[in-house]
Amino acid sequence: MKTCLICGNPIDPFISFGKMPIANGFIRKEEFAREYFFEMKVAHCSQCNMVQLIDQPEREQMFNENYAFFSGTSKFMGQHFKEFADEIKSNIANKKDPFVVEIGSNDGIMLRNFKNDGIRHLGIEPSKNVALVAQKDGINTITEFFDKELARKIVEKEGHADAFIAANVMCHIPYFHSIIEGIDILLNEDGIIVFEEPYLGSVLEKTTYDQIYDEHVFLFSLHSISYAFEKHGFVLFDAVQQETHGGSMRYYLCRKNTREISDNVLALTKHEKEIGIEREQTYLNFRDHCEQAKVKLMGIIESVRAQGKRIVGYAATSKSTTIINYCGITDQHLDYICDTTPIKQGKFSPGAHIPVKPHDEFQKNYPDYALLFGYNHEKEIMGKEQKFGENGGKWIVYVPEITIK
Ligand code: DWN
Ligand code: SAH
Repeated sequence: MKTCLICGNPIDPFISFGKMPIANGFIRKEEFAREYFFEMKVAHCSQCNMVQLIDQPEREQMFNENYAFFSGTSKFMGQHFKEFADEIKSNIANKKDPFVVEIGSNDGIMLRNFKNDGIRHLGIEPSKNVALVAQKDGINTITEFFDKELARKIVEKEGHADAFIAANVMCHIPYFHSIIEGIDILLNEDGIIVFEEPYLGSVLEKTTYDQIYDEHVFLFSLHSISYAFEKHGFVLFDAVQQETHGGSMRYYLCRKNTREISDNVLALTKHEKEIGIEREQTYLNFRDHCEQAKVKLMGIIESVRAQGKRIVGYAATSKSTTIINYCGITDQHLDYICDTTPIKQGKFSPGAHIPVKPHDEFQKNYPDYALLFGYNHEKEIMGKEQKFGENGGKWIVYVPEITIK
């Protein structure tokens, strides 16, 4: 029997997505026979409400010197993180020589905004290839996994931090209590913790089950975040919904009794109860919705292919690994997937082995349909691909509803 990573309660999966590869494990032909798979099962803990994977690959299998996701590939996300950084800057403006620590800092998309203003900062990024981009740009970055031992070393060297920030990484780390203990060691008495991650409420509401893949060991809610942090003397004092990554939540935490609790916390916690995040039935319904979404998407793909039309996947996102492998999409359905990331190009998609090609390929010879795996970048992508539509091309979009446009 598995137990909850947060509270130790026994947990049972409510869904299995079947065999899944490493979501960012883009692969060469000669490596096909050695590809790693695990059964991707998800559980909801009835005690602390954390939604979590039952099994996850080792962290080094996912985050290493060949990590395929570079945050800087989206211009819109660059602007989003500039605004995030501005908010943190105004929060620490009264400090004499503020110090900001970010984990999962990737290519420095967020920290460059602190570096440019001469603010003391440190990025902690274990994937060496993406960290190198930041280091080359003069952004202070160490290539380590964050945990409480590392927190001690940082304090010895640099002193305490005024802000601990993160985006799309807290939900990647199964040893969550060690992370919070590390934050406790690292943070000043009146410091703030701000991080944003895909939101359970949005996943349930929009059936964006593709937010579930090997890296995302948790799907957070205000309920589960409060539970985990309160064990360590922290309190959630604000939470703000974000549109990024198909629906995220930005959480604000501090030590108990150091800040006022905003009305948002109460309102959103109440909303979570209303949508049933505490009820088992909600997850059984979600399982049915995933199954229905799969049948619908495959119905459209198969009927388009039956008319002899060409389909190309647009953006080889991590999320697409779940969609492709759960729905059974193959190279018989998609000619290839186009993506702007050089390290993915010329390789094959994880599991289904659909070729990944540079974006020029798409523009050189438009297909009839493009399946938008990067729906979270819809505005940015459709903005630059207007010619595709003008040439008669159509998009298949599956979030929040399956639509052809
Ligand atoms: O949580 C995570 C988020 C932050 O990023 C990580 N675990 C991994 C990753 O998830 P993802 O791969 O689903 O992220 P995106 O941002 O939805 O996908 C980016 C991919 O899309 C890249 O491979 C680049 C590609 N892309 C493209 O080809 N053309 C993106 C844009 C904006 C484009 O115009
Ligand atoms: N913050 C960026 C990158 C998110 S991808 C953004 O939102 O775009 C997740 C990143 O977290 C990867 O670059 C990965 O290498 C890093 N990561 C994974 N485990 C980590 C850990 N224990 N400590 C610090 N970073 C970690």
